[in-house]
Amino acid sequence: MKKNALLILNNRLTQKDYQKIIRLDNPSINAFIATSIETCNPQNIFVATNSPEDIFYTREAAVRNHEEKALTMKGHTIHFDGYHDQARDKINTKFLLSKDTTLGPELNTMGRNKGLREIHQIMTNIMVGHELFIKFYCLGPTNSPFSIPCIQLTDSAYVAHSEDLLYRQGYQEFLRQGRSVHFFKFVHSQGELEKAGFDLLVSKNIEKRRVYIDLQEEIIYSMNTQYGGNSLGLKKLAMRLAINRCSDENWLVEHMLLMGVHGPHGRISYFTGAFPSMCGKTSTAMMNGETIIGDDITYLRNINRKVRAVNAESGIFGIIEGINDSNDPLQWDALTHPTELIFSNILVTEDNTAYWNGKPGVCPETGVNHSGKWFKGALDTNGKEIPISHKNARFTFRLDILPNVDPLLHDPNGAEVHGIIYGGRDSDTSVPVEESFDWVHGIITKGACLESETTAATLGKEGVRVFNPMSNIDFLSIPIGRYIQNNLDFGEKLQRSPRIFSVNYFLKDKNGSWLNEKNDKAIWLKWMELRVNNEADVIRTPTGYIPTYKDLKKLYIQVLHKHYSQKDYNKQFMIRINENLTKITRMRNIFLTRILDAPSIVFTVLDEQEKRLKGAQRTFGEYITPDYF
Ligand code: SPV
Ligand code: MN
Repeated sequence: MKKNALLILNNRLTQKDYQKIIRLDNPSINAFIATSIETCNPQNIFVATNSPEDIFYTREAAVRNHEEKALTMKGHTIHFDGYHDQARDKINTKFLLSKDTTLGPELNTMGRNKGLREIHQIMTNIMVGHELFIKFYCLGPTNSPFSIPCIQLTDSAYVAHSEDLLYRQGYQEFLRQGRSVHFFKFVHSQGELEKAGFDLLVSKNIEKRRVYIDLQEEIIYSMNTQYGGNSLGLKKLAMRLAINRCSDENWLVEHMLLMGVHGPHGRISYFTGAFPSMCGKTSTAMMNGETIIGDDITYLRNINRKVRAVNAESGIFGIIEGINDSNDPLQWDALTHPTELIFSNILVTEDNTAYWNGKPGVCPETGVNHSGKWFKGALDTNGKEIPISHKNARFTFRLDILPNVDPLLHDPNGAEVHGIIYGGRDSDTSVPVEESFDWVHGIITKGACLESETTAATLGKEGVRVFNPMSNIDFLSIPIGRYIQNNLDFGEKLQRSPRIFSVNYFLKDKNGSWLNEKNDKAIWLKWMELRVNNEADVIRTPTGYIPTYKDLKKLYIQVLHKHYSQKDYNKQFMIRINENLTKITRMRNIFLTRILDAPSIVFTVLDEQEKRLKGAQRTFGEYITPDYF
């Protein structure tokens, strides 16, 4: 095979590109690339190193190959995904498992041999007439204990261009690690294409869309799709490989932001935060006055018994819906100035500028979006009104264009983590911010019991709570119980574990009105920063430690220049006994029936919390304001 692979590469690549592969001197790289080329059969091939020319070539190709179109503002381009290719395809994303392995009933799996046969069939000649891009990246900073080198093969210049914005270049990292390199592999094809708006090309055969994950070989196959969550190998697909790998190596891969929260006298304390999609993760990471390392995927390692963390990525693939100058000034600035940026699935106006739902200014009546030519009131084939931009429409840019990027972004040793935040969409149960009693209490009641309510934007009923432990359920590649146990174990081995907090930006009163404003999250961050430095008081409640009114009042004046009333505090931080007890019953049920390998400590911790809640209920009643504790 070794000779054969070299022969294939020599035949199919230009001499210049062949040399780029040969320099890596690695038979398994040769074999992976040669096999993929033989199966997919692209018309021509481009191998990219870290060089600026190769990166420039990729960017130009996205326009030349009709996957992106330049907008009026310098550096801005638009890309469309097919009308039915606008989100992660959960049904067709599957782990390929050999007979002797299981991932539990919650994960989507299929037999490995059958899956490989099917994907091989779909892949055969799928790149005929297409240009194949061979790209090298590194997850996590290069030259670091966190580095995971990756090879992405894709016939989409948009995917390659996006990854150039979202990830660190890795060719040098492959050279550095030499033959011992333990790398992730991705093969992506958009498949047959058809014309969409502006004659940009989109995947046609959506019924043959497949994302298959082979944990054994650490290879992902993604076919007949363009949407980033399905096609960008290094994003959620690599995350699944990394979760599997870290489970054997005692570190963590989390669906978390990573940010520096700025405390008094120039102090910076680093926090990670897990939030399900559309629950404020990016807007928290981009909080005015703080600094960002990452908004989506964090690797955490125990280094000298301290938690150190890095961003697996170096760019943002963010939701654009509703971004405006007052709530999101930093994102707004980034999106409205010349820089290298890809918009996807928004509206392009007659004068070739970007418009999205919620963008301030006059709403255009016509334009081109993911549905093609659009006008106000246009209906899709099901008679549903087509929105001006898709709810999941996105932007892609490099983090280092931001003025608030944290200096530790590329630090090979990462940032030391002081606090971990879990947040979901919860209208009636948990208080806006609360600290857990300890690591185990936090991992179980705040992380493993994380839920988020569906919104009007998702299909089905509104307000249905979806169980989403650590906001990571969609990306787990190990049984859920084992994942929770890994989190518990991780804290055990530390000198001093980070504090664990919950936040809830979505609390409502009895009449359904929001109890907080969007910017209140700035206060919760500052309070947590004080807590991890032992500089704020707490009140002990049955569910955890909550802030005192006095401390919050001071922070509201300092940070938002606003008066915070005792009445608002009481409404927001009132402990809702019945809702909390119902949640415990709900959780116990889920762990009993769905998580077959749930660690027994989960039940113990839930029982203890239930006992505390019932005790408070007997003494103080159903809704208890903080002054009772
Ligand atoms: C998410 O949905 O959590 C995302 C976008 O970050 S995707 O790449 O689709 O996963
Ligand atoms: Mn995400």
